[in-house]
Amino acid sequence: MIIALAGGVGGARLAHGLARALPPGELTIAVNTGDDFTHLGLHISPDPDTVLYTISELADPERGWGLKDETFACMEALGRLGGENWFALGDKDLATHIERTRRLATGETLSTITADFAQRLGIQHTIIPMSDDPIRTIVHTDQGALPFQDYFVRLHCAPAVKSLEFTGADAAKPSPALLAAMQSEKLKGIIICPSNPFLSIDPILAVPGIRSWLQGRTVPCIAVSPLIGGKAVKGPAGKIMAELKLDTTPRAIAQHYHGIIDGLMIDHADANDSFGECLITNTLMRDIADRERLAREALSYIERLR
Ligand code: FO1
Repeated sequence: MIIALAGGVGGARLAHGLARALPPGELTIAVNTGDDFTHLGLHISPDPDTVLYTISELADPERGWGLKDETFACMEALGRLGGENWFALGDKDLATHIERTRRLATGETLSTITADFAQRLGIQHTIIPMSDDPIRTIVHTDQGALPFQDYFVRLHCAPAVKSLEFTGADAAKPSPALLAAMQSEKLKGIIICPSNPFLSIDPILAVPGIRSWLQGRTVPCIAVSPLIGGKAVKGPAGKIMAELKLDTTPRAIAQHYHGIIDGLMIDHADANDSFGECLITNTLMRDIADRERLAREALSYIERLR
């Protein structure tokens, strides 16, 4: 059994590859919920939904988030009424948020709802939030403290990042299925997907018990660098690293994960910056075959490190 830590589009793509490479039931994907927020009265869980839609092959291939063949008639109508439409909730995607919000109001946890959605979408692996407790990413910027989606979507990541805060993390617990996977005797390794280390993985590591478990791990943990040729494939990882005065190199990623990973998979384009325990390969995932190939390479790397 493998645990994958994921968030965002790059993370979801490798998680999809792992879901294809591993037999049913042998993968637990713990997903970042620091990006969650309440919008238009609905509970939105962008990263869990991106993982659900990507693995069920329902995601929009260009955007990476939301559903393919989507329409935005509700957002257009909302805009005509002067409502908030800066966060594009597609007509079909709205069903996910409506049903999640309804079930949360009846007292169900985000974990059971997410795992159930996964099953209903035909996914034969466990997809769960990192925690059922509310953790919200606050981005401290040159324009002040911003809730995550204000920074990411409304302001298009333009403000310069000074630091990140994960409110609620101190009082949070890992979700029950994640805790069970962490303690499972069947656990063979942990894979940190090529997600943004600061925005997507750090919130997971901020949940008490997760970082210390990784530090004391008895099975290998590897990460896949989200950088190719010193740039993020998608999203603001490179921009944020520069703003935090870090080099945009695999070495800086490895330094960030110091003490919790045994190896880093990096792209050929970054080979001149390779060091210590690195696996140089092709990390760009252009299609489903690439996702599965990279996933199989990550699983072999884990086997080699065991
Ligand atoms: N990202 C955008 O850049 N613009 C959007 O309007 C937007 C809407 C949206 C709706 C549902 C959903 O699940 C995700 C959505 N995302 C949107 C993506 C999302 O905000 C980010 O990708 C993640 O939070 C960062 O990983």
